[in-house]
Amino acid sequence: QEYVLIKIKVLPVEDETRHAKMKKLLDTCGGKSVYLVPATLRPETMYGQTNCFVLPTGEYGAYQVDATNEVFIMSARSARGLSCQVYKDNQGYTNEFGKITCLETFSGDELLGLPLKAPMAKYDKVYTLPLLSISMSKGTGVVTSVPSDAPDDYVALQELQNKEAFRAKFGLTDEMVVPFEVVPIIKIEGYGDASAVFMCNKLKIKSSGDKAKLTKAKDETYLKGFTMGIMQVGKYAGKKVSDVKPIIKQEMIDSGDACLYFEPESKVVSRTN
Ligand code: ZZB
Repeated sequence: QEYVLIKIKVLPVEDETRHAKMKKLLDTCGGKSVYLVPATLRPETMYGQTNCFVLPTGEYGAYQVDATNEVFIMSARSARGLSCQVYKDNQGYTNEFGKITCLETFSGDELLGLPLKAPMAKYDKVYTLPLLSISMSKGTGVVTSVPSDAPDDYVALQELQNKEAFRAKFGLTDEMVVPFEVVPIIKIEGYGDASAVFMCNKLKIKSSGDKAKLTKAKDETYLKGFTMGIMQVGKYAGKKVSDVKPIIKQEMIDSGDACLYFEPESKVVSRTN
């Protein structure tokens, strides 16, 4: 499976008590940029990002990436994978094959509420929010949120926006959650310009606990988005998703906003974990 890693930059912390560890990392890593790096198959949807998700109980590390002189925050499992992969022109992500340097460790909870800059997003600043359905044995354990086109993301964001107690439980302020409206980015005939919202309404999905319905909604929006989707924003507005997806992916890689990450098929992964 070939994923695109999106480089979501960690901005200077706003809460120096809660994010003391992150502040220390930013202050001591020699001016290197620090990124949360979600894995995605949908780089063309990055215009619609409203936040980034981590698993509150998940374990993450800040890993040195020699090839780009940056720091990536991801699961240890995915960092090991990355250290065995080529960045470009035969150069590995890390100087030594299979060897990765962990500068700091974080629980997902310690990453919640961080201010972030997500590439191509409409919002200048977004925040890290909790998503309880994240699998730590898939991708990087970090997920970028596109509620317009990903049903799981839409439902999770709705729950946070509608329930103050839920926000409070994770120590999130209203400003981190409430202002972020769905950004319509892809039109699909018969589904409107926010297919995840359409499918969640159509299947009457009430909560993130509706797993079976969410899977159905995800499968359908994936398929229709790719085969029938028309971009509504950005320089390829009016063009078919299937035509511009590889172009947008390559442009993000060339500009340094993204890079490639490979992992074995998920069945193999879950067997070895
Ligand atoms: C942005 C995005 C926009 C996504 C969209 C989906 C959709 P797959 O096919 O099962 O490999 N994802 C990535 N890692 C994880 C994880 N560890 N746990 C839970 N979810 C994860 O799924 C890959 C997609 O699942 C990724 O692409 C990511 O969300 C999420 F409009 O990133 B996506 C209809 C889906 N639309």
